[in-house]
Amino acid sequence: MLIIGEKINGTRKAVGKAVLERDAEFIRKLAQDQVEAGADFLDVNAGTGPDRDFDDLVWLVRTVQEAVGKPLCLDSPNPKALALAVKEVKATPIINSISGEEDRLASVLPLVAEHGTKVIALCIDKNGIPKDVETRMAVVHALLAETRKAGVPDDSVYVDPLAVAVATDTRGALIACETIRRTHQEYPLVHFTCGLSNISFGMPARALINRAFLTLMLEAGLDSAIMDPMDRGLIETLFATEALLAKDRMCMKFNRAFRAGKIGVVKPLATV
Ligand code: THG
Repeated sequence: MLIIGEKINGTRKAVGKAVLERDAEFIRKLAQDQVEAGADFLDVNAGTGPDRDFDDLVWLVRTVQEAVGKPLCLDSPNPKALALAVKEVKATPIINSISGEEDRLASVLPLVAEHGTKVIALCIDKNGIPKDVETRMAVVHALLAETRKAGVPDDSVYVDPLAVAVATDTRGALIACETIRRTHQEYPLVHFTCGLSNISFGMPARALINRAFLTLMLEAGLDSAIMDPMDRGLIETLFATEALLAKDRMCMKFNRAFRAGKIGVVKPLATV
């Protein structure tokens, strides 16, 4: 499972402030902490609005790359920001994202094809986020037809079934899981991702919901997620679930993580 660290997101208050003030030290630390916690990719989202987020995203990309060597997931509603940011990256990025909306597809898919990046394909179109699995699959079909036409290999595509807050749609988690299962049957090479923490917006004890959701989604076939790698309980859930799903040969990763003190009981420091 590929962990995409979610924390460099300008819609989070402290990060938004750091972006506007060009507080490079704050951003570098957030990048290092996530990588240390196990992030394989880092999501970077300036979250500062369309009139300035292209400048801000380029600054974020440069700043994060000064601190860590991990590849980036370029997250912006602004195609111009993505076009500028993709020129800055040192390793093949994930472009976040294309969707079934025509403008979005027309402006972002050519970038993906030209630069040979990976891409997140959101199950959303001009009518919004489909309420049922059938309609989400219609968006998946339309998107995969377009990526194939553009010459993007299926295994560069990360379908995001879209996790909507369970507080507003009780069936949100079930629909996301089922969309993954169906897509995997029809497109075995395609990967999956989602904004895991979206599921718990508006709920108390959000971390509990996020962990349970991760378990269900992994069983359905999720193989990457934009998530908080610094949530120890979430990482514990990830290792335990992968062991149970036979995704951890001889439970080696689980055992190694335990011995490294990343999961399980925190031993008190020895007293001398
Ligand atoms: N799909 C794709 N990309 C995405 C999302 C998605 N990018 C953005 C988002 N959703 C995923 N990233 C986050 C980042 C933070 C939070 C949720 C999703 C989050 N933050 C807390 C909050 O806002 O309350 C904590 C705030 C804080 O720490 O300051 O929950 O779905 N493709």
